[in-house]
Amino acid sequence: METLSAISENLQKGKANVVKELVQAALDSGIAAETILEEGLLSGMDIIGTKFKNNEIYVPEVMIAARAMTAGMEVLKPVLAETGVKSRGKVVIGTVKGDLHDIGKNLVKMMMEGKGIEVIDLGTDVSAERFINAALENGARIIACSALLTTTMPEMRKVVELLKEKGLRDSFTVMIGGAPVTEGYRQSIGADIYTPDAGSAAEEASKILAGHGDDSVD
Ligand code: B1M
Repeated sequence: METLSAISENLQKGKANVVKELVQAALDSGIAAETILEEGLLSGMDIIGTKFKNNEIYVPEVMIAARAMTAGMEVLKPVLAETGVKSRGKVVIGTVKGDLHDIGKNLVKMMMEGKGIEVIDLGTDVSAERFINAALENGARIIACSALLTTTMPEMRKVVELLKEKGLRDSFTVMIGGAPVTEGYRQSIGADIYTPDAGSAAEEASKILAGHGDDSVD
């Protein structure tokens, strides 16, 4: 579809305002929010990722494209969230220590909110200690960690280990994800759930919270 490829192209050029307008126009013309996300925004970001990998573009271009992606996501956010029901429980989410990538994490947050989950967003560069303290303070059931770098993935293991040290391992479900993360990695660090994308992360979180009567820590 023409609008979707225009969204992808303008995202790659970093034209945040144009992306915003095109996303709104796509919604107005009846294209589903999920389709706009997948075939417009994410498809543009994929191309950026490949060019970055091949050294065809550099960090500044990627940052500008990322800003355009965020602008587009902002327009989609209320639409993706509107199917949600009242709060079904709480999740603490963040990108792990040393890692500043937040687009995927924001997408996971958005999808979870769309399922009526209350999400406490700790942002990026979040230490294991902060994840746990925030989960305790907010009465969250789930700690959700995102990592985009192979060098920062080990921070996820620290979350699991620190929970064990504090005698809190059974009080929280630890969910992990991000481009370099795999099911095998999840098993190796003893986290509870790995999901490859934002939609399935929201599905899994929703199932876990539905299985609990309340959202206080045992
Ligand atoms: Co960075 N970067 N980056 N970068 N960057 C990658 C990740 C990289 C793969 C690019 C490459 O070389 N091909 C590479 C990592 C290599 C590696 O570790 N193996 C890389 C690098 C090297 C770096 C720097 C070191 C570059 C440098 O400075 N020389 C640097 C590190 C900074 C730091 O974090 N300390 C850096 C910086 C940046 C920018 C700041 C410029 C920018 C981030 C802007 C921002 O996030 N606000 C950036 C970007 C944008 C990327 C790429 C191009 C795109 C990432 C993205 O947003 N994708 C990325 C290349 C790529 O991934 N192809 C790359 C779209 C997003 C929707 O996908 O985050 O994967 P993603 O989320 C997915 C799933 O993974 C999943 O759901 C989402 C989809 O539904 N998911 C979860 C994510 N979190 C989840 C959590 C869950 C479940 C699912 O449960 C809790």
